[in-house]
Amino acid sequence: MKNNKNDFETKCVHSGIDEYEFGSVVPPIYQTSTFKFKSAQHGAALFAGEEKGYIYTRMLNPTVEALENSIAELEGGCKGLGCASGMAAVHTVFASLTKCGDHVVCSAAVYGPTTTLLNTILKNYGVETTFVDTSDLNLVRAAVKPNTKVIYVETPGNPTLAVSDIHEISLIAHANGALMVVDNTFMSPALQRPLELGCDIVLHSLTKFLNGHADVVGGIVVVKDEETYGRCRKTLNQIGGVIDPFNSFLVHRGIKTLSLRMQKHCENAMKVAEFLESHPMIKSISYPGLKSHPQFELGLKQHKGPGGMITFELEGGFEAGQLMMNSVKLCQLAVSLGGVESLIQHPASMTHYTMGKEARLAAGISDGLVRLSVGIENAQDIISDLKGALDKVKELQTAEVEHS
Ligand code: LCS
Repeated sequence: MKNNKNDFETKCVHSGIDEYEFGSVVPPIYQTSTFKFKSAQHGAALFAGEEKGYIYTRMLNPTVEALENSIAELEGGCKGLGCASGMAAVHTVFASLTKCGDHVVCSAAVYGPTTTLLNTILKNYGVETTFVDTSDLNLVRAAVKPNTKVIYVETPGNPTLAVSDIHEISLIAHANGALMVVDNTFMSPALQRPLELGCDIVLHSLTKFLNGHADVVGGIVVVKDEETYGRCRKTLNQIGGVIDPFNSFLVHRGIKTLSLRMQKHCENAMKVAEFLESHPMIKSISYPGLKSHPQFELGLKQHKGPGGMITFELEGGFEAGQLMMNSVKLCQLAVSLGGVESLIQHPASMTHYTMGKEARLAAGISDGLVRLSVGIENAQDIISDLKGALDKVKELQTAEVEHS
């Protein structure tokens, strides 16, 4: 099975699964904070790293480890580190790879709190960041400095869906002695495997597609080698932002259907994007599966499918956006993404609010942008819901024109 290059579906079902007590087919939930030593000598040997075993759940837990092994295998990495949230994963990576005096190059369009983390906590520790549109390789090259330690890329970026060239950026990073980190949350390993394209560390908000059911907050870091793993594990043990056994169990369960879900997300999102693109109330739309997407060709090379996320700008700006969000019935007005249900939100006032207006606009996140996470419902039902809401926006605009 190891030699079958198309065995991703099989891996989703079986990865990280071991032989368990009583023949349990799924990983048992080891809901314990600590593990008994057989003797004083045994405890000492575990702490000294002379024997393998479990000591304390913040350090390692079998249910968490099963999840870490599963995602490491799906991403084609060496090892994984389960984190309490996506942001805990982002923090663990920067705290592991940078120190005072270092420099980071980061995509301009990333999840808002990642920008804020770099601009506040990391900045206070003496780490400087240059934000650039990483879909433009010349801008990436120009931003790199002798003290650049990390090039951090979200692709597709949240929420603009700009696609950056992972392989080319990994070459730029390595030529400058830096590591490349990719936030793969929007694609999941079912559609994109950045380590295979040359990057060094992949991270995810597990809260999204990997879990897929909007009932867990979690994160993961997957590294390509033991050396990076050691650095990140030490940091995570100290920071303490680990995922717990029950949430690990839930995410591991969600992963069994990852491949199926991602196929349906892509299929539905393509139909929804085509509908939106042809609708007169839509001023612009960004979906990597549409030929109109600026990096459509790169996407064909880099991912197996364009994903479930769409962003669009309505005619009528902010007011029209709010009216649309208040008019949808099936699509839920909520932040987050990647679950089985369709979610809609307004980045400028919600997920990217903390960035501040100037940085937000510079990253291409305009006031009227709407982000849609297309779920796995019937595609026609999603389209009918959006059509109903767009009709209301149109009515408002027609009334305004008549009034003026
Ligand atoms: N990375 C990306 C690309 C994300 O979209 C998010 C969360 C995170 C990291 C952080 O993960 P968390 O700590 O929430 O597990 N994105 C969200 C969003 O767009 N809406 O709400 C959360």
